Amino acid sequence: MKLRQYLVFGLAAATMATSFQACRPKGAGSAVTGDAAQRTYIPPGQYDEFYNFVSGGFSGQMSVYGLPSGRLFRVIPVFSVDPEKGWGFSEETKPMLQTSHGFVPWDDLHHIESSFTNGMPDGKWMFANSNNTPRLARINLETFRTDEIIEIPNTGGNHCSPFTTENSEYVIAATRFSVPPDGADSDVPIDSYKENFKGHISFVSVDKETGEFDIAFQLKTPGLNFDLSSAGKGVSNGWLFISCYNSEQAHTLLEVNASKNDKDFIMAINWKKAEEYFKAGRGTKQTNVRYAHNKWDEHTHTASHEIKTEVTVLDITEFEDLAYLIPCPKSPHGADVSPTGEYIVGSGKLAALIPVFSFEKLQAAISGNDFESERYDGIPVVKYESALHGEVEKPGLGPLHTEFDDKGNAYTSFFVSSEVVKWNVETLEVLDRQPTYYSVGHLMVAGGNSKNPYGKYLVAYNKITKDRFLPTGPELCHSAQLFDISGDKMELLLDFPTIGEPHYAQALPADLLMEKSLQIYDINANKHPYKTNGESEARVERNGNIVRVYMTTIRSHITPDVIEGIQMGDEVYFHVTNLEQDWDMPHGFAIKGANNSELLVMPGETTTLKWVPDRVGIFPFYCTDFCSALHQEMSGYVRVSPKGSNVPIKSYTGESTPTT
Ligand code: RUQ
Ligand code: CUA
Repeated sequence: MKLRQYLVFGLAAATMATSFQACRPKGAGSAVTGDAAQRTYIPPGQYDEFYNFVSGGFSGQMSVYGLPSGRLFRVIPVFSVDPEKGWGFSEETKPMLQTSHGFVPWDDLHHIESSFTNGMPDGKWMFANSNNTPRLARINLETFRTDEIIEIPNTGGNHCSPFTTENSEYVIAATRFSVPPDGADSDVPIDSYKENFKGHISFVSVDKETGEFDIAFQLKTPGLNFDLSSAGKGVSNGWLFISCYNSEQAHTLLEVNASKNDKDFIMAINWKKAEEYFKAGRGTKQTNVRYAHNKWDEHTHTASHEIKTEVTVLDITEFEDLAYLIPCPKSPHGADVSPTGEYIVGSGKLAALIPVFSFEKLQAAISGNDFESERYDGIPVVKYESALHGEVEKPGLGPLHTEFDDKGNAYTSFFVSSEVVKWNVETLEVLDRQPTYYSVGHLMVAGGNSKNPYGKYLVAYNKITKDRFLPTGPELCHSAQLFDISGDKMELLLDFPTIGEPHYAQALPADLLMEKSLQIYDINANKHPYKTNGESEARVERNGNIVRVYMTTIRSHITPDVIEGIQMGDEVYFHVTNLEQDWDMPHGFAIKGANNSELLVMPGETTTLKWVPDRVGIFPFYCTDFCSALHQEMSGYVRVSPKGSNVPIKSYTGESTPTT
């Protein structure tokens, strides 16, 4: 390298170093205590204490880690196709990603929340939202698979979701962008926001046994942006608290125009009342909606897709006692409810303090008609001071989210000042602060949104990692940081990279899930219409240009492994039944030139790959999962002949006598 190049390079490096340091909290290198490694080290063969379910953000998926180790166990495909598992590529899973807009291969998964019984995670399901094409998903915690996806009508951007009530009676989904309601009259000028744009808050019921979703009813509201929410619990069970920004009702340059008002709102909704009105038939049936409802069937191992066209809507401005607004400083983001249900924490993204509201005071204000003189678009506004428990003073800059521990403390994430701050929920006194590396968004305490938090660990999910990991080009991984919160001071234990962008997360004790985690699908209970009941039934059937291959896999061969008589113009369906009945024994299937993905077939399951050959010739196929010593031998050939060829359909394994 020439001297001049050295100089230029050196100068650039120096500038970079100073600009890094400018936003780098002090003591970044020495923040970890000596025995941190021991406290996160899980010796080989031993298990983690918690499952950590983490949103994958713009990857559209949900990932599962262990805590305290930070080890990644699984990425559960939810809203995005996943060629690794054939999600969205196999014929059985394609219907899961159908929407009223057709097949949508991607979304942005922000929040996950577990199903609750009595305000505690019950280990049945995880719920997740998709932000872009508004949908809710339910993930089965026996199979770690997505069992159901429902689209949310009248909604633009399903950010404020999925927040569940104390017994998962409902999962709530509220619109981020108010939009004109679905149907005929939505071709309106965008600057008619104030007249034509409406918010909708959906109450999606969850069947106690099966978990099945149904949009019970929606509440129509004035045009507001709903951001985040928590359902009440304990004393506030039956209520719902939603942060609202853009009370200015701006429709352009929101950065400026939606940041004008000194205060926006937290909307308090009496959902038990809303349910009463709905059951009493006070809602209106809207029949010009179209939304997808997709369900996985555990017996056929196949998803179904239907479009629904009806939803019941209640306009909150037509009821006196459904909703109230609490003023909340500066574009609130998180609205988080303390374990007892008494306190509601509002985090204004641009605020310099954290207001903590009291449910008891809110109730007193409502029954005493202690409202501002002017309503907001017909909704009563409770006086700020009347609902206020108190303010956490000088907590940090840019509060976003708050979680709770088992000792009466709250933990708030601060994006701008890049730290987690611990404070006492009753006294509002700041007790501790620890830097995050860097710019934390969500944070999670184990059980921190339940009635009895497990405490012990806090994880900060950071937006920026800069110098934390080996550089990987312009895009760096996001990161999670694990803190031990069992003592007075939080202690940083570990950094670990995450899939996509992590938003909200849940931690469930390992014992809650381990025992019931499914190991195999019972092959006798397999009701797939194209199941093959053993190798003797493996065959190829032609019906016009549709060819169905009834195929089986078992260590270490595929039956049939020689297939002839396929012609150009055929649509070939490989229905692969995995005959194994042994845990952790999937087989894969892939064929040369297939323009979709592999299949990964679980023991006892039948899964289908569609293949339309594009040329004449010999096409090898093979098992993609290293299943045995002779896995490389687990393969076969398909012969494709020209259209109209007289090569007969035939197939076999191990001898040259045709089985068809
Ligand atoms: S958000 S970083 Cu999409 Cu939950 Cu607060
Ligand atoms: Cu089956 Cu490799």
